[in-house]
Amino acid sequence: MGPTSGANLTNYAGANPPVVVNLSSPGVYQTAGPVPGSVLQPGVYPVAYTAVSCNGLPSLCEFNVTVTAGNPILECPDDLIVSADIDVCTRVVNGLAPYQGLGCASIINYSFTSPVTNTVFETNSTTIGTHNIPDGIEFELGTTTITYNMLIDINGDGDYGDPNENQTCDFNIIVEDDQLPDAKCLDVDLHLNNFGEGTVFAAEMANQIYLDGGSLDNCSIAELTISKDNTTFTPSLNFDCSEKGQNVILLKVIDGSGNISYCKAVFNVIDFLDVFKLDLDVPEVCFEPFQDTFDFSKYIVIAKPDGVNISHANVGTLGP
Ligand SMILES: [Ca+2]
Ligand SMILES: [Ca+2]
Repeated sequence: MGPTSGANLTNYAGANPPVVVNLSSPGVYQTAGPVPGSVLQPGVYPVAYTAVSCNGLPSLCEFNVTVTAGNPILECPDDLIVSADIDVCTRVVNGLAPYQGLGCASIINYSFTSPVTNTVFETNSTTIGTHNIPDGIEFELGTTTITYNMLIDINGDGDYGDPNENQTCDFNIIVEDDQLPDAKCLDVDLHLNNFGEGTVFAAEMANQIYLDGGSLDNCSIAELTISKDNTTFTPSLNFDCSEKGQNVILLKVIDGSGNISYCKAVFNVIDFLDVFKLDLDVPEVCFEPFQDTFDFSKYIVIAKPDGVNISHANVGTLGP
């Protein structure tokens, strides 16, 4: 005949709710529990029907309706290997939802620690139907292990302590640096010392001649080396008088992931004395009879590159 006032219509999801009737004539009545057509959360719902015969004697039938979410399984995505985004050392990744486990009755949380800055990301939702997915996050270079946790009250007893009600799985996002470094070279001069020797360095070094002009990488630069022959690369190179003039030196830049770039530096090796000016200002001299030598040293003027004159007697103090 229909539901009586003891039945529960609050979860009825259809267009035309059943009409509540009074148990007043022979027939079958639903006297307790959610009516057919209800959408129910997981749980146990006692249902009762009462049959009234034509003699007016009721007969009661009771049973439980148990709603479960099935046998939900949490299944993580497969491991993912991606390149860092252009000019940065991170990668924004989307599409990381679990393959299985998203349902109206489940709660999904995630946690992970970023591999470079050790930042902890985690969610702790407790609202049924909430699914936290780490989409749109900048994942750092290296391997990030993401752990998903799924809570679901399968037997509807109000806790998550029963078998399969608290599941975890994890998967990895591996961000790689595939972008080459940007090698930048300086064109510089090297003044040999008064022993005819000089050293040039690959990387910037205080009070030294170096060739790196501010090379860049999206992640990190691991190594700077230089070479005269394009074969043997070292952090520094020595030069001597035999290499005076223009040299082309190759600078090799290696980033933290082993990507390599090169640039060429045009490099002048300058003799120690090239930067000094020598002037001989000799007065008119008359040799004595039988004299065959004359000391001109007191008439020589040596100017250092900074314009300071050096007397002959102090020549030995020049140089480093
Ligand atoms: Ca439970
Ligand atoms: Ca790189």
